[in-house]
Amino acid sequence: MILPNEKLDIKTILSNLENYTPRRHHWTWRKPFPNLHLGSYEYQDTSEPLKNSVPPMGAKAFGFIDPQPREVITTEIASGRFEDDIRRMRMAAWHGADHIMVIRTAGQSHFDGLIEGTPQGIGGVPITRKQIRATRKALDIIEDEVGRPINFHSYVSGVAGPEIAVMYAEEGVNGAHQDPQYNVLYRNINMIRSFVDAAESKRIMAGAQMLQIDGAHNANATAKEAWKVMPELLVQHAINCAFSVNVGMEKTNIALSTVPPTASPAPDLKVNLPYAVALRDFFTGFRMRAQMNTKYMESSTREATVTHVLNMMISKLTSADIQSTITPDEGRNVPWHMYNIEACDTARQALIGMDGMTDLVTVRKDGYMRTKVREIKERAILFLEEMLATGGYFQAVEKGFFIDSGIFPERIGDGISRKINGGVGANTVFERDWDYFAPVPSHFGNNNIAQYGIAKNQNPAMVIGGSTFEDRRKIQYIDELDPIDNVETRLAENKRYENGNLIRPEVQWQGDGIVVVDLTLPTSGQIAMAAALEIGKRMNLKDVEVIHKEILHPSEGTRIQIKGEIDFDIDIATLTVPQIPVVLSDAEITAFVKDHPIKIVAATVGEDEHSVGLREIIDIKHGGIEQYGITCNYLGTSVPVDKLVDAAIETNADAILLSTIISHDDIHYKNMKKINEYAIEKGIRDRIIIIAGGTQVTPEIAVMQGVDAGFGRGTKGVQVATFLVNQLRGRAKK
Ligand code: Z97
Repeated sequence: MILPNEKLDIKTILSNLENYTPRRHHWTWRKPFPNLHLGSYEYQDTSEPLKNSVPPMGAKAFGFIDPQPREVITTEIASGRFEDDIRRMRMAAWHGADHIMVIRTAGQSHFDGLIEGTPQGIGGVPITRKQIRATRKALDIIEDEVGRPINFHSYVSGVAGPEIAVMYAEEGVNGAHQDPQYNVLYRNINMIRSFVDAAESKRIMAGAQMLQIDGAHNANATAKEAWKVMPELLVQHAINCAFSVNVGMEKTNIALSTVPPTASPAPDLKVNLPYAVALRDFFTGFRMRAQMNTKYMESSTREATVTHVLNMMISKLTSADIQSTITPDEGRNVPWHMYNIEACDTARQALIGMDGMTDLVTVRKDGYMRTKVREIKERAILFLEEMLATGGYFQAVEKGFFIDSGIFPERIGDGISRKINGGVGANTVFERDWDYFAPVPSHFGNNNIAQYGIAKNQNPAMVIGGSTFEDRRKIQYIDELDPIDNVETRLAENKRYENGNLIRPEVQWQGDGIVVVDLTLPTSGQIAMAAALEIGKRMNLKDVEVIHKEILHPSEGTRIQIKGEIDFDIDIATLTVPQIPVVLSDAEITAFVKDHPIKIVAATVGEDEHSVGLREIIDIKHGGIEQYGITCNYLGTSVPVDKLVDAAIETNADAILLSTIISHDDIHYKNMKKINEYAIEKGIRDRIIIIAGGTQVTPEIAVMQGVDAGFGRGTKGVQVATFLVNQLRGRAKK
C-alpha cells in the first residue's frame, strides 16, 4: 500500500510486469451511499466516500468534507508516455475521477493489427500490451489508495478491433468505445468489415462484462451546426444499441455517449434539455455517459467551465450515469494535465452542489418541452423509416444520409458518403466453412463445436486446455522493441529527476520545462500576440507559442497566454523552505495570558473596509485570540495608522494588529512602514508589538517595512496568539 507522501514508483510497476494478472475485467459502478452525513449536511445522490482525496478548495469552510457524487467521473489522460500518465491518473483519482480513458492521438483505427512491442508509434499513443498492463497495475495501486475501483478505458476500433478487444479483456480494461459507425464514417473502413468485426468485438466485451460507449457524439463534433443532427444522433444510438443487444451485450453495460448538441450563447437549455429527455425516453434501461460539447470550445478554461456546468445540470436533471470531463486542451491540442484536474473538480463540485436536484425541481412534461421532445422523436423515427425504405443502413450511408447539415427531413447534400464495397478492408469478409471452429469462449457466429462433442453450455476452449482467457500463461507478452524510444531509455534520460531532488515545471512530460505565462497587454489582438511572443523570448523561454487570446477591448486590451520552455532545474536542497508555523497549544496560551494579561488594539487601516479577515483573527466565535482571554479593542475599518498608535498608547496595549487587503500601489506595505515610523516618533516602538495581516501580505516583506510580523492568507488566531506569547516571553527575559 502506497502512502500519500510516497511517489508512485514506475520501476516497481515495471518489475515483473510480464507476470502481472489484472484483478478483474468488468466495469464497476460507484456504490450508492444515500443519506450520507458529512459536516453539517445530509446528501442523497452520493456514493461511498473516498479513503484519500484532495477536497475542493472551498471545503475549507466545511471541515474539509469531500462528498462524492453518485455519477462516475471520467478523465482522459494521454501524454504519450505511460510512465508520466500514471502519476496524472493518481492525481485525477484524488480529485474524484474513477474512469480513466487513455485516448490515442495516433488513431488506433489506422493500425491493422495489434501494436505489440512498439512504444510510442507515429506521433501519438497507440496502445501496446505493455502500456496497458503497466497502467492497469498502477491503477490497482491507486484504487487501493483512494478506496474506490477505477475503471480503465480505451477504444475498440479499426480493422484490428477484435484483436484489441481480446487484448483488453486479457489485461483488465474495463470499458471501451465500440461503434462500427465510427469506423465507417470517420475512418473510412469498409462497412461490411466494420459490422462483422464489431459483432466479434462486442461478444468479447460482453464476455468480459466491459462497459461499451458508442460513438454517436462524433456526429455532434463533425456537423456544421451540431443541433441539426439531433434526430440523427438518436438513429446512430439506436443502430449501435440494437446491434449490441442482439450480439449479446447487456443493456446495463451499454452506455450511450450523449453530448448536448449546443452551447451558450445559444439558448443552451431550450435545445439541450428536450434532446436529453427524448434520448432517455427512447433508451430506457441503457446507461448514459454524458460528455460536454467540444465543438464550441475555444481556448478559454472559463468558457469551457460554463458549458460544462450547464451540461451537468442536464446530466443531473436526466440522471446521467457517467459524467465525462473534457478540457479546452482538446481545443488547443496540448495535453495539459492541470486542466484535467480542474475539470474533474468542476464535475465533482458541480454535481455535489446539485445534490437532490430532482427532488427540488421536475422537468415539465407539457408545453414547450412536450412539443420539442415529440418533434425530435418524430424526426428520428422518420429518419429510420426513410433508411429502411432506402434499403437499410449500408444503402443510407452510401447515399450520404449521415452528418448532413440539414435538420431531418431537410438534407443539404453534404453528408459523409461511403461506398458499400469501398474503404479500408473492403472485400475481406469471407463466409466460414461449415466445420469452422475456434477454441475460444467469446465468439460470434458459426462455431462448429458439435464436431468436437462440445455442448452449447460448454466452453469451446476446453479442446485446447483453455484459451488465453482461461490460461494466462498462453498470452505472449512482448517487451518494447524500439531500441531508442522506450520507457527504459526515457527513464535513463530523466534519471536526474529520479530521487525528486531536482524539479522542473512540467506540462506534458516529466522535465519538459514548459510554463504558461498570462499577460494582459494594453493593445489590440494582433499586436498583443506579436508582443507576447517577443516578451516570451526576452524572458528566455524557448519555443514560445500563443495558446490563448481573449479580447478585453478592441484597442484597450488583450489577454494572452503563451507557453514556452525553461531549461533549468531547481535543486530543492538549495531552497529556503518556509517552515510550517509551530503553534502553542490552546492550554499553554490560555495559561500564559492568565498570568500575563495581554491587551491589543486592532483595525483595518487606510481606506480598507475589509474586516472579515481581522475579525476571524480576533473574534471568539471564529476561534480568534479572544478565546485565550486576550483583551481586544477593535477600532473598526479604514482607521488612520496614527489613530491606531494613539489608541495603543491610551489603552496601554501590548500589541497593535493592523489588517489590509487592498494592495494597489503597495499601499498595504506603505501603511506598515508608516505605522512603524509613527510608533517610533511617539516613543513606544520598543514596547509595542506590531503585527500586520492580510491576504496579500508576504511575511518577509512585511518585516522589512518595520513591523514585527506579517501574516498572509489562511492565518488562524492561534498563530497570532502564539507569536504574541513568544514575543512577550522573549521580552520578559531581556
Ligand atoms: C469521448 N472525448 O470520450 P481512433 N471509437 C469511437 C470513438 O468515439 C473514438 C475512437 C474509436 C471523446 C473521445 C473521440 N473518440 C475522442 C466510437 C474517438 C478512437 O483511435 O482515433 O481511430 O478511434 O468520447
